[in-house]
Amino acid sequence: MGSDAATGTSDAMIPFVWSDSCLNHDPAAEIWLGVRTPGTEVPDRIRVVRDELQAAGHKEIPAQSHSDDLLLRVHDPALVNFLTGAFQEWASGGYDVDPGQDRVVPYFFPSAEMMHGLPGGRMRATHARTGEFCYDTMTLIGPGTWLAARSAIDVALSAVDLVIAGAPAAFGACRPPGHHVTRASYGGSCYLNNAAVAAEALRSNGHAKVAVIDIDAHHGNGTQAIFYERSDVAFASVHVDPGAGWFPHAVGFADELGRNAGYGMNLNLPQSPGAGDASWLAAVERAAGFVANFGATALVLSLGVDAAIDDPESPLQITADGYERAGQIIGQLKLPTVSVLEGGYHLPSIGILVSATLRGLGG
Ligand code: SP5
Ligand code: ZN
Repeated sequence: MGSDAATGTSDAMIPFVWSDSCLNHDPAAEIWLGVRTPGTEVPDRIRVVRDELQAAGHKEIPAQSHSDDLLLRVHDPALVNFLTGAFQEWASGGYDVDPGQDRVVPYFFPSAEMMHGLPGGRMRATHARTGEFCYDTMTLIGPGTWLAARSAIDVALSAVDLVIAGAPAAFGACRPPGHHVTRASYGGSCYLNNAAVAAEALRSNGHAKVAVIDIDAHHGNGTQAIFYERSDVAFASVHVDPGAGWFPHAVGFADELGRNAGYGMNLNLPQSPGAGDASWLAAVERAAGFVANFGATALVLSLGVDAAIDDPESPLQITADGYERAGQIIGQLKLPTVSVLEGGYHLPSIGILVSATLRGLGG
């Protein structure tokens, strides 16, 4: 314990895990209401976060590669297999020439109602198969997407390793983000659920009860779904109210409490568009109280910073002080904590916001 006077760093400075491979994903575009618009989840996001954390004196740790064991405890092998080969399959299909689409994107969505209980998994056309797994048109796959998404899992698992080895907290500069991915479906600019795999890793390292707090501006519908019926992982999310018209639209309401053994272990705290620090921090306090009451011995923080006042993707109005205070509230739980990056799209401020949160979290 102690501090390093030469560098200005100290044990209170949370280390962060980095992989260059997370830069390889270039979504290129989002298909928004049928229109090809520029991608928002760009590689520069983690470059600016890294620059800010380095400038603040956080130690950078390179990601180590991990086996698929924990990944496959969270995700259906069919999803993992699809993502592994999707780009090659699309490229082989010649879709870049006809009709001129160089990214994997769905057009056909076999809803549960359409399938009326008939078996899935039978679509053969490459252009149809994507809709078996992807639930929106905003989450394109390019040549480097699989490498980046799988590397983000290694980043998250390496952050878990640091905490298991005794660090009070660690941050994974994961990209692409993950909290919108369920066991077998992806969307919301996410492909694999980094936070859920981190929670599963903490479980497998002897933590009987693990909690996930998600403060991304959008509801973490994937993480909720993965743990919805489980009594060993609790989920609490503070996000913009889907009932006010915001992504993920169909999920994230306050009456979603968990099911069967997981009943009572899911807490959604939707915020009205325009909500600022006071309301949002009161919800973060409630989430922290819920986690303490649950009796978690380890925590995953889904750290999206897109609730910020300047962020183009959400109407929440959180300040950098608000993020630091949220970090303090969550840090006061005194739990071993693995934070992973989720959303945050305003390049001039996201580094500052992540740094502020980690400063609060580190105490
Ligand atoms: C990880 C994360 O924060 N995912 C959130 C994705 C939400 N995307 C919803 C898109 C809503 C419309 N945005 C218009 C942008 C047009 N390019
Ligand atoms: Zn978000």
